[in-house]
Amino acid sequence: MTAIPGPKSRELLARKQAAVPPGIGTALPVFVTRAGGGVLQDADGNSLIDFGSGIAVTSVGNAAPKVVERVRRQVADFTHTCFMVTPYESYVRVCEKLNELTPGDHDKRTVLVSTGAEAVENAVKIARHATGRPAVVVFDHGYHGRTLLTMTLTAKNMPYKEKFGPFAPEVYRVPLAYPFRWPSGPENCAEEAAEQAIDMITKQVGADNVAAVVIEPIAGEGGFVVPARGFLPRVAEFCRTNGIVFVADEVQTGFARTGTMFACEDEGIVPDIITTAKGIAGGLPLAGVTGRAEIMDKVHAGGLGGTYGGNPLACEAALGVMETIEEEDLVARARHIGDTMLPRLRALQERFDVIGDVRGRGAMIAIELVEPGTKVPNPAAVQEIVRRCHAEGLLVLTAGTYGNVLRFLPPLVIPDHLLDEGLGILEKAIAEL
Ligand code: PLZ
Repeated sequence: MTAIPGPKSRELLARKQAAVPPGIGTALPVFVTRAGGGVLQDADGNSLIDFGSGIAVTSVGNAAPKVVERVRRQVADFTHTCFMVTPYESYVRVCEKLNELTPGDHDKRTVLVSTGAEAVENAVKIARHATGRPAVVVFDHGYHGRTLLTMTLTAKNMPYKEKFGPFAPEVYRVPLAYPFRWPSGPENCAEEAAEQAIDMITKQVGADNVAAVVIEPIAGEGGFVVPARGFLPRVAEFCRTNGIVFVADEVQTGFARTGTMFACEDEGIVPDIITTAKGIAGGLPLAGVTGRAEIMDKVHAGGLGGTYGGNPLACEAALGVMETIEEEDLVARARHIGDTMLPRLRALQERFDVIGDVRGRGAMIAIELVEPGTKVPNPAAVQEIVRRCHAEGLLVLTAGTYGNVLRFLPPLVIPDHLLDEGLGILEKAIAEL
């Protein structure tokens, strides 16, 4: 209807700039008034196709009917008691569901908190308590949050860590099997990266000192890096033989996003602890830490918690999300989205050598842009494509350690014609560039 952003959004942006510090960025300054079915509507009456899902959150869509209905009922009944003061059933039900849905048929327990970072923090607390060991091992390109500990676990300095130190102690970083950028080529990547990682752990830290290895099964903010096949199983096996808690951070990859309920399932990994958030509750603040009962049960009574963790509105939303995923078979839908996007993006890669790599699984897909004919990161090309897509009404997000990755996270309920239209806008933007 108008230029993007339109006059009303510009006015609101001016107010934002006067009221909110610039530390809180804005990917696309259109102010949203309604959203659903893969479309965002803004204050100026524009409709934008949503390839971001609020960073992999609204997988079941915005204002999904089952989520709305459950939250509406709950908000009228009660909004908060604090689960640590007087409990309610929906919290327990969400934990039962997480224990059932996450990989492995062993006995499990779940703690609910409010954000992904809080889930990762708690996973580390629990692993340290259960093992009596201090060290935490994380990977290149990893992202785990913005709190002191999770910012320390995060790899990339700018913008996440710049001048926010000193950081938490006992955090060690090892290589990730990044096929596109592995020096000796993608064929050797899994084995060499695992060898280097394990060697660093044993030689520099000492396996006996490590409480937890924390890894995203697909690195999200780091650029949708799918570790070379075989890498994750090697690392998980090393953890098993050394009494190290293997923590899969599935905050971004979880809940059907990658075409399996959890991304770990793709290589048959059974994590000791799995962290979830984002897609779990359709945008209401909820996160989970699910782990082996014998690890989780070690922590003394009162050792874990938080005022809002497992808020009743968020728990009802999560139950609505889980019902929707099941009833609409969104796991299959995520695979269908990947099967639609990947061939079209690979065809683009054939035509344009600015696209160095096309990767991802299910509805978690990315392209990495390079200086043509090289592997030199090309963040300027990403910015230009994003600008063109936004102007044409397609919301896309960026990612990557080098800022040169375009990532696509459409809601799993996006209809085929919008997926097709969005891809058309993207293809045109790249072709024009
Ligand atoms: N672990 C794997 O992807 C959040 C960050 C957005 P919170 N990723 C989006 C930003 O720039 O702040 C994330 C993640 C993984 C943990 C987190 C942290 O989750 O809910 O943002 O705390």
